[in-house]
Amino acid sequence: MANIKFIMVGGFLGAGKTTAIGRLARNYTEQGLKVGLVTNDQANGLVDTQSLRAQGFLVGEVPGACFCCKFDDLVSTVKALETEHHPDVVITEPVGSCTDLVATVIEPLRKFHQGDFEVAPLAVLLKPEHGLKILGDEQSGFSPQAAYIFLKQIEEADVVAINKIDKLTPEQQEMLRDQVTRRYPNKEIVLVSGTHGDGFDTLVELFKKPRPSSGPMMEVDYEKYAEGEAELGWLNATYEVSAQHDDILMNDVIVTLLQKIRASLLEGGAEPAHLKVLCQTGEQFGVANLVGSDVDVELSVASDAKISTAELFVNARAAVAPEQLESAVQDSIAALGQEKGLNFTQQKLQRFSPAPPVPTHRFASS
Ligand SMILES: Nc1nc2c(ncn2[C@@H]2O[C@H](COP(=O)(O)OP(=O)(O)OP(=O)(O)O)[C@@H](O)[C@H]2O)c(=O)[nH]1
Ligand SMILES: [Mg+2]
Repeated sequence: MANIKFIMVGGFLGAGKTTAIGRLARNYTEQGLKVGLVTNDQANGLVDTQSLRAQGFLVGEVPGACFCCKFDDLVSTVKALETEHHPDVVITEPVGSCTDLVATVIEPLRKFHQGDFEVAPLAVLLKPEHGLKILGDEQSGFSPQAAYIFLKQIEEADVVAINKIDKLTPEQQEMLRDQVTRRYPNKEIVLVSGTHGDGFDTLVELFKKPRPSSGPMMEVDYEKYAEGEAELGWLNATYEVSAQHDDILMNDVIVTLLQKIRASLLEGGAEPAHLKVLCQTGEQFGVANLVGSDVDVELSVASDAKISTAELFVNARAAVAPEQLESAVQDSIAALGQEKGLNFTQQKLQRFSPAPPVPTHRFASS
């Protein structure tokens, strides 16, 4: 393989990784570089893959477990992109509940694939919706074990990108910067907005340098990490949709569906980590998201499409048992169908709690 620039953008569920990766990909494309993207999830039927492909990007996918447990699949997916499309830059998005990526992915890549990749500094997006609470030692809706994963992700970052600054006050931005500096001195910190583009020139500049060698790897309590992941209910489902009327707006369908799932989860006291829905008909698609209990459903990709027939992808991660998550989703789908005159035919559904991570490699030092 040629010496491909390998970039990884981590961060908690709903931190804004896919949005940021799309922005970075456009940035490199405008510089005349060819870009490949790699998405990753514990299951199949990824909203992120659909969404990035619908934007015209080259996307490889590693489903079934996180990159650290599927290291060889990550390498073969990048190799397949290289053989077919010869990208100059590959940008990868790990699962948002995954940490210890330096010891299990970045360092093994540098050791076993020297000459194939130039690995950039690891960037981790700080999700403000939960970060303000977790860094401020307030109740976040997650257990201390899930909060542990959130903090470990920040701890191992070379670059901490405090994201979504467009919706943070200057005081909140400073508070997050201070908290990160206090807990993890000497981090490179950048204030960014994936949706508006602030800070992305700085990120691109930082990615120009290869990642510096680290000494000993971060310590990780794998039992605690596994407990934190296991408290998350995980659900990926795909449906075929057909409408009984010709005036049903896609935006309305995806937002209403998430509002119903949100209401059902909050009734049971379950904290949403990230719920996302993508609906696609022909070339047109829309995406709606929910990233926490005290924020509203957002329409991140709006469309003026009306639904006649469409495909619908639901990816939901929340601090709740998978059975309850499935009930929340299926009951909401049924209620939406009744309300709007839509028929949903389920194509696939997977739901589970993530199994304990078993990395292919784990280095003790670089
Ligand atoms: N206001 C604001 N919203 C953002 C920004 N970046 C992302 N979002 C929103 O945050 C939500 C989650 O964004 P994604 O890019 O899907 O997050 P992710 O980290 O890829 O999520 P997972 O893959 O589920 O872990 C979406 O509603 C985005 O529109 C930002 O800079 N500002
Ligand atoms: Mg994503």
